[in-house]
Amino acid sequence: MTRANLSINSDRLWATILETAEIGGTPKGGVCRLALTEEDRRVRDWFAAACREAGLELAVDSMGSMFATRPGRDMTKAPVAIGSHLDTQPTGGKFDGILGVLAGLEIARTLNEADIETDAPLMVVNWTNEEGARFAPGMIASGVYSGEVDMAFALGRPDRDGVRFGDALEAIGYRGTEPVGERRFSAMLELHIEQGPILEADGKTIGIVTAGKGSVWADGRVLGKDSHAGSTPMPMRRDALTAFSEFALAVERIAREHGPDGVGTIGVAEALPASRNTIPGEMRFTLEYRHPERAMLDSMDRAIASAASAVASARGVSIGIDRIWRKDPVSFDPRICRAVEAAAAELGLPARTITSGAGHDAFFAATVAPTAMIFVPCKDGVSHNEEESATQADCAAGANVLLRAALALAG
Ligand code: HGY
Ligand code: MN
Ligand code: MN
Repeated sequence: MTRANLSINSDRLWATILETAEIGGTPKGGVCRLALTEEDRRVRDWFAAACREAGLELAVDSMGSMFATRPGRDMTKAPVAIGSHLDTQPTGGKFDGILGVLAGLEIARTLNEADIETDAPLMVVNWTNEEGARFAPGMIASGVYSGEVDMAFALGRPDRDGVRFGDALEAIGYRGTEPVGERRFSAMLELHIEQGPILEADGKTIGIVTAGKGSVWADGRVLGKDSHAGSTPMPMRRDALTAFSEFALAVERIAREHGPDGVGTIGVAEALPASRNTIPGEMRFTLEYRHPERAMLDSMDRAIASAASAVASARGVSIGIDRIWRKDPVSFDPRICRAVEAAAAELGLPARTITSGAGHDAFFAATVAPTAMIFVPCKDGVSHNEEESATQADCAAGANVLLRAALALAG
């Protein structure tokens, strides 16, 4: 195989996708591999064994991120990194995150078989806890790596049962010793399914991701007064749940008003004391909202804060919003985007530029290294859902664009 017609082994890549989907596989055909659980440990062990078998040298940093290096001719050069994440949502799919890691492994295997040595090393990366479903916020390990998230804050993050991130990382045996952030890249590429409807609707195979939406993640709390469901007259109530409901609809209205690219989501809400004949005195909820433009994200900030105080005073409750994380909108490196564009053109693949609605580790990597992303379509744009699906042909196309872009960057 010459460099000109070099391509990854599509069947082998697809086989690794199906094989790893069994780790945390759910009866409905999805995947549940929450960060730092037994399932995450098993997929990490699988990945570590595959890297060793491919002759990659594995290192783990103290946030548990895994770096598998394929040596290059000139080991003084900073590697070209190919990364994504192995953890999933609770009702996740077979592709979100792991596709980008498995494509990196497949590229190493392909170069080994073709006996091709790159000038700079290549490095396949698994970033810990990209999803943030168990330990919020997401993208926490790449955030610590880039210096934008404090390490002590990250290690102390609790899950719903109060288990701390650092202890869970220790428990699965992946609390590495390497300091976070010392390991630098000359470039970073992340292949990912789009998780939205644009490429499929536009008949494109490749998304050249030039930018990403900014996000705010927050924990919210409504405090009213729990009292008897039968004997408390309606005008006297300070019902935390109905106040929350009005606030939740205000968040939806505000996101629409900041459309078409503004989005707002409340993913978790629990009423306390959770008794059917006690008026809920407290609501705990999560809140996240996103926009590709910084000024509009700030405008959403303000609109949501004033909606909270309007509902609170109208209903005699308090609404607290504790912002735990903000990542400003990202624009990716034009040189790296051009490498992706050139690779897609070389392969004759229909491609277009696109902004990512979903967050990715590449957003943080971009702070400290020239970075870009490659998207491939997923069916109906559905993701964070057990029905998530993509075709073997599109996954292989994405991996081949990744291969050529990485080779162009690694020399
Ligand atoms: O939330 C996100 O955007 C990412 O998909 N975890
Ligand atoms: Mn992802
Ligand atoms: Mn995800």
